[in-house]
Amino acid sequence: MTIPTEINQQATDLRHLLNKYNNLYYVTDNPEVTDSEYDRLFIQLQKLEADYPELLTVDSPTQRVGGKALDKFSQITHSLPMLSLDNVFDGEELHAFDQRVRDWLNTTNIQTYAAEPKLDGLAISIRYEHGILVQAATRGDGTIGEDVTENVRTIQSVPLKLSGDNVPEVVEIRGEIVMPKAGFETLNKQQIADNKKPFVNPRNAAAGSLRQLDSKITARRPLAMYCYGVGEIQGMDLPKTHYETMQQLAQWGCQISTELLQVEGVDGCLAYINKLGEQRDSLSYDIDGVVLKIDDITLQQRLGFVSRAPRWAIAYKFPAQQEMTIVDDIEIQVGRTGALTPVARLQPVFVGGVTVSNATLHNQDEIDRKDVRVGDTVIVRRAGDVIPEVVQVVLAKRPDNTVKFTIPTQCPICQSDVERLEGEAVARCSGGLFCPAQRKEAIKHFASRKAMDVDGLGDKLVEILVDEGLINDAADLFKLTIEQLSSLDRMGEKSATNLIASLETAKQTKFARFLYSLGIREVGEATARSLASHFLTLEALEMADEPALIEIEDVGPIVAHHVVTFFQQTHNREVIKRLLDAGINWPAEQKRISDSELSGKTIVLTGTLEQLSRSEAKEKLLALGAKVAGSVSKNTDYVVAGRDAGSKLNKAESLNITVVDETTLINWLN
Ligand code: 5U1
Repeated sequence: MTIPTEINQQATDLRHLLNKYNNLYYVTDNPEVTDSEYDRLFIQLQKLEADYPELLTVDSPTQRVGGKALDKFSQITHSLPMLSLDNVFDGEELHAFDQRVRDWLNTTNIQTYAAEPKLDGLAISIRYEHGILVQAATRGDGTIGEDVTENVRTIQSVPLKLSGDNVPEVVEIRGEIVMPKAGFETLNKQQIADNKKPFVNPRNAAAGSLRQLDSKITARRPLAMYCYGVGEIQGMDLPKTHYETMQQLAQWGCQISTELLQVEGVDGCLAYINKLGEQRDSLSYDIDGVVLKIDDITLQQRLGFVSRAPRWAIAYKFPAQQEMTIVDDIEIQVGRTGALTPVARLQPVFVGGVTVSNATLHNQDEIDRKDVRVGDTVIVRRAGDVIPEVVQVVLAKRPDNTVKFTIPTQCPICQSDVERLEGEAVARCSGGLFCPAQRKEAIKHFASRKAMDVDGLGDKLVEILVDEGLINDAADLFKLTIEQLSSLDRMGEKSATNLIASLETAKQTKFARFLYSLGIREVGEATARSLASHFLTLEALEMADEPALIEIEDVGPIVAHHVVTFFQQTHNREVIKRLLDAGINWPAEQKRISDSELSGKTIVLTGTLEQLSRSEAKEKLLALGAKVAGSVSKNTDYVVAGRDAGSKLNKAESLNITVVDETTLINWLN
């Protein structure tokens, strides 16, 4: 059938538009059209291709959904070997590497390095002929890999066709396939919901997804590719530096790391490494280090490589975030609300940069799912500030005679019955404030930094004070005397005097802080702020019923129920009265400036602020009705960039988001 010229043109235009929108959405994170507009154009193209099958091209975005399942992957010999990297683990080793480079080059000149994150994924080589993606191969042993073309074609950030008018005859682009953290979390939730085994980490999930013989399964997995190099190239000369080569890849529509930078000498490398180390947990993908490459390609060629590792590049490895260790015991912790949390006591292991000897096991469902037992060898993960957790049991190492662990039916602290409500994962001690564990946790919460901020009253001291019978609740704190405190073990008169002074200082507080410190279930800092600014006085809040509470933004029926129940309890009202009698007070609440310029705006704070702390800035912005977010997205209105702002600032710039400095922030707040 001959295809009318205008239909042909329409299909070409649609392919071009959809590929462009795809790139803007997945590669530059800067969408230009709504999802529904994209879907409309996509369906239009699908329809044209169904009516005129001859129109179908390999670079059509409709071809990303996966095809027929394979029996096995065929093997591919890489036209140029895929190299690996030598590693260094500290500054000294990095200095030695740099010295070796300069010795080989016979120079004392400070070298320019291209620095970029070392992504924790799978190395891949994708081949384009005349701009069209024709092949994708795993690294394999570096010489022979597996043909995963059908799977890689489903990854949205991999262009099916390179854009621009300077596309070479042949180019092999090398990079890493990863599963971004957010996609990994969603995938694992789905795996659990489907009664399937969750993946241990994003890398395993990416590997499992890429090695599917059925590319339709890969198509449903949230994979991404980040490019970091070029293998074979024919028909064009690449730029003279690695950095510029990466810019060329970006112009062809390939995704490169937004963290790529040129740095000078080892000092520049180390500054980059430190900064990226700090940002590690806020990046959208897992990294295991930094790759440093001599930027000048001519120098790279002079240096060459030895046994599959280039002499011109090195990986600076960060501490692993996952390690193996043994569960010595499983203990139960009783929290402020009576929740029983099983905690694995581990043989100490260095993971994520710290020594870990405890890991939460969350609840009985989690224990059952992972089947963690005393004596098991387990994989422990710790990323950033996240509480360490047991990811998986290594069943092959399970000793004989281990027994399944079950949360007890009596509270291990006060022996009250343990209840688990229908549909709830959490088991709770029914002892309430009769349970010393719950009392201790309630007092610790009351004194904590974001609550009443009682300086010098640490968790250990609270436990001693309760165990010694000196306090039973938060109000008792204000009856403590210097004599009582200084009679305690390891508590001198000076510390005792300081603590009494801190308690005195803490009495001047804010309504929201006071509310938060009461430890009402489900009332976190933000909800406490909403309650304070809505009701303005404690009396008004105490009188509020559930319908009145539900009217507030962020307060749902569960929170409303907990608030009402809290104020109905006689002992809670008594403790509040004693706290107020002790002198706790706060300035009268003002109604929020809802029509302020910042009201409803989403703001991200990044870098170091000099004139006020991040938490102060956050509190003040919230008081002006703004929302303060942790990461930059297209929904961000402003980014406040302090000193040494890093990836969030870069992202804001790439998304064209207004960036302001600290002075502007102070002006806003004033
Ligand atoms: N970011 C990045 N990762 N990575 C891995 N760059 C990079 N370069 C590599 C490897 C194996 O190899 C080239 C230096 C050849």
